[in-house]
Amino acid sequence: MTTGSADLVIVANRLPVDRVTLPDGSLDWRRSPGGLVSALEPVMRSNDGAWIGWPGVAGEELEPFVDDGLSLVPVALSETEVEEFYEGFSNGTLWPLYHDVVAKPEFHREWWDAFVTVNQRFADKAATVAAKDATVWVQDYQMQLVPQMLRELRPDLRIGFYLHIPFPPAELFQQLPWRREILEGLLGADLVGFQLSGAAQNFVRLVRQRVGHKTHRDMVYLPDGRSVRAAAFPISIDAEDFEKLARSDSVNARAAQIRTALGNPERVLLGIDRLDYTKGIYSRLRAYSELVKDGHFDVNDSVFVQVATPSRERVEQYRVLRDDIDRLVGRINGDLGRIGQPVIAYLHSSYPRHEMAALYRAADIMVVTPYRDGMNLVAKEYVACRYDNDGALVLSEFAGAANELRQAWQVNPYDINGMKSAILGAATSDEKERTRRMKAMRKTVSEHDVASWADGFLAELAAVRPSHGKPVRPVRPA
Ligand code: GDG
Repeated sequence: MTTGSADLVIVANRLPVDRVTLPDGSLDWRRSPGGLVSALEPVMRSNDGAWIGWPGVAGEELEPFVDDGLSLVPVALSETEVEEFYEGFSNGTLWPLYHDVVAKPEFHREWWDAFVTVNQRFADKAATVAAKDATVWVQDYQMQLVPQMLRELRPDLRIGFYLHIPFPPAELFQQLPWRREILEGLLGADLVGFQLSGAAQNFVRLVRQRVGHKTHRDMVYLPDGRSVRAAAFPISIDAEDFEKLARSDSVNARAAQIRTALGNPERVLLGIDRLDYTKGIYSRLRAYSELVKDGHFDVNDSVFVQVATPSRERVEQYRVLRDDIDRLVGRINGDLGRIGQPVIAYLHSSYPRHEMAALYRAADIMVVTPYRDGMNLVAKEYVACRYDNDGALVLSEFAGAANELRQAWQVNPYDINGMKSAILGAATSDEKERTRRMKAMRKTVSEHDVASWADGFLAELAAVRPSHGKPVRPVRPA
């Protein structure tokens, strides 16, 4: 097989760019916002990296191109594959199954067939792009078969896999008709990374039970002599960059403008989520509305701003959720709001990073209450923006971030009364208490940023497979 020239290859469902139409009608690419891109960009640049992914438009066959110094390799998906591989198996089967079956996963054999076909296409592409002995880092649940498929084509490669979402307990994973194939797909990697150590343990236990391989602690020993390590690498954000943005005059001016537009309330509560049923938006808004109804908050001096970024709008469960939230917000504001004073200021839209930072700056209480979340970067972004050491974070125990952000007001998102008490506790806390908590959380977020996440994973990958592959140069040399 002919090899390519990239020493580091990222394989992800999406390319890190979005297609945009310029005012003159021509097409161009814009870097998509997000921590993963900013985390991997420096390491890609210092390692002749290439990024393989779908450009986000069905049916387009594009040649590899360079965008702002990054080498991008598009993989085409047909309209049917977008429906069956992406909306179907990835987001209709795996996403709910891996998030505690918060919604019912659907199992369709034609979705699975499309998943296999598309994963094989990504593996084939990676095999032609990677240089001899290169490192390939495969990202997330849409790509779980790629490690094994790639290993068969290119045994010389050092392969890592990282799962951004939770890995479910055995009792749930076992529902999947293709459970063994997924486990074997992941075992093609030398290192399988998870957000939390509990997820890594779930994986190793399932491998032992379902595939029958020998395991010891975080290691799996394969019959061919190869070994695979499963471990936790909690993802993070570019904290320094967020703080810099938050400190800028323009962000602070915009934050003041937002508060004025809200009627200068005494208290602004904030939720920012992709509009997803895992994020617990419905129960959170109910909890807050009950606090207003019970007289703990007054619409004259408090408002809850909920930003719900449009997401997966062609998937039925997401359309139903949107309608449910629309109805709930309408009912709450109809019952409890006043002219010019809604209980909930609801925004179904996505915003530039600058506006996100201004919202974080404007919020006294950030409410993050997913039923289950791999990490939740919004919680960490809020903390990074609070350089004044003020502001309160209410955080679900079931977000990966709860493991690190121990000083948040932690809640069980299924317990509405518990959420009410936590929101009230945060709202009535004194400044000293908020500062104590925020300082501790800020230390955690700034010490464990996304560069240390990427360097930590790649260094461990090199250690697991020392005799093969060129070393990857770290973002921040030790
Ligand atoms: C998955 C896992 C894990 C949101 N709206 C806008 C916007 N965002 C940005 C946020 C944040 C990111 O999107 C969302 O990240 P989360 O971690 O909160 O959630 P998921 O999208 O579900 O991410 C999750 C993550 O992967 C990383 O491993 O933490 O558990 O589910 O960065 O700021 N950004 C902009 N405009 C918006 O309207 N610019």
